[in-house]
Amino acid sequence: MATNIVVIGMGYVGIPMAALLADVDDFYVTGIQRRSHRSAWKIDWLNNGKNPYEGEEPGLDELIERVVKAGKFKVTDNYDDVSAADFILIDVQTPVDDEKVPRYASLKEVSKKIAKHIKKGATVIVESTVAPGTTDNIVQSILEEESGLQRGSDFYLVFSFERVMPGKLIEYITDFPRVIGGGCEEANEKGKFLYGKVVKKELQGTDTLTAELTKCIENAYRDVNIAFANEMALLCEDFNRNVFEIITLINHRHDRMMHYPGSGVGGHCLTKDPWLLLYGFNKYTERINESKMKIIPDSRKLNDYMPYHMIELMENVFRDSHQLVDNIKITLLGVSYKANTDDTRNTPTENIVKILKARYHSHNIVYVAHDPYVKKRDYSLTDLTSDFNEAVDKADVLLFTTNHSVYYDIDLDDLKKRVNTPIIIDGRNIFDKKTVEDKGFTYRKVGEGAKKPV
Ligand code: SAJ
Repeated sequence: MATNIVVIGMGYVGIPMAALLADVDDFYVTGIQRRSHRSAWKIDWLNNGKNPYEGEEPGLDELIERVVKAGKFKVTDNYDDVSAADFILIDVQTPVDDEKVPRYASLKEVSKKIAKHIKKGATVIVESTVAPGTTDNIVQSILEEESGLQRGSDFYLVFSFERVMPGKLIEYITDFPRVIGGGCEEANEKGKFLYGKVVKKELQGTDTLTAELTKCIENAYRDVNIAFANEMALLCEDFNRNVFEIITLINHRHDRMMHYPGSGVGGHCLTKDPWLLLYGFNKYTERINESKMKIIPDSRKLNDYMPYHMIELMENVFRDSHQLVDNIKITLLGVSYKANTDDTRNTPTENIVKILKARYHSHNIVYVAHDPYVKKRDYSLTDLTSDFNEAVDKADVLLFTTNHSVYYDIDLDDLKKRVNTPIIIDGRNIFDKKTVEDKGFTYRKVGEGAKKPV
């Protein structure tokens, strides 16, 4: 018998999940995407069997083409297909605002629309990351109030988070265990039926709040670990040593895995989930341990400070050579928040540019960004080019902000000839200090002291 599935939100999570489900025998998937001026093109691309994302995304192009051609996957902006859906997956964005409060406008709107159409026996699965407590307190309430149906008897509600990462969208869905947080045994069985068709690893059933907490704590753990690496980078710079050498020495012990420092922490998960955790804690608990919640906000602040540190490193070079940050060309190498993707969400590069522009707004500075993958529609703060030579020609300082693979093969002799002033600020441990300095560059790296070690 056919299983009808609706996936709401055609983003980095919704698209690969929808396409994988549509590839299952007897599964028919409708993707729903709001037709805004920024996203309308995506609907048409997908319906033409094309992957809307640039960057290396193994398997996704062929998968989308196959399921669209087979008539198993289509995308629309209306909710009619919800009425026949056995499963409804919510994959809308849940960003946090400047006050670190989640913006649930889309989640609430989508929940209302689902409630208007949902049939008895259907299972709603929240895949969007939410603050702990949100599925029970917000989504369930809206679904029940607006539909008149009861969770657990008339419909099922599950929180099951994604762990996708740009560059590995398919692999991270199929090859990672899946936590399924339904409100009851039946809901978890429904979830296991669906995910069991695409996930090759264990399906771990638990309650809804535990699943929500697992998602937020997993990413807060990574963010705190990166903050520790960033703090050790700052410390090693002052010790005039190289933190990357030290991390290698530590990680040589097989049971240690220290993270890496850098020009900042971007993306959609680590910049947001720790705040969601604290928001849920403040909203849905008695908060008897409130004063103990220090590591998470402090880590976020330190990670957000790293773009400022990139600029400090640059300013130190100018100060040491008695030059003004004026009448210069600054080139940013890498716009996406991580290597070899086109994803610009919360990229540290944007923060670096914003800080520079605010600090030097009356100075005569030309900014150019280079990225092999990012498209102009996703980045507008400065000029953007995918032509490396054009980006670096006559530059006075090169800020390496993303560790795209292409940067590891740069011909330093050629680069030296092209630039106006040979200064490299390395935010991603791309270069070896001695090699670059031997080629005549002034070099500063996040995590390595500037002086020659004695
Ligand atoms: N970063 C560092 N140092 C590190 C690792 C990362 O500075 O040692 C920076 C990256 O440059 C980037 C940011 O952190 O700007 C985030 O990097 P990430 O590798 O964590 O990438 P994400 O944000 O795509 O994280 C995903 C997460 N996925 C989801 O939550 C959906 C996360 O759960 C995974 O742990 C992570 O990928 C992973 O381990 O691959």
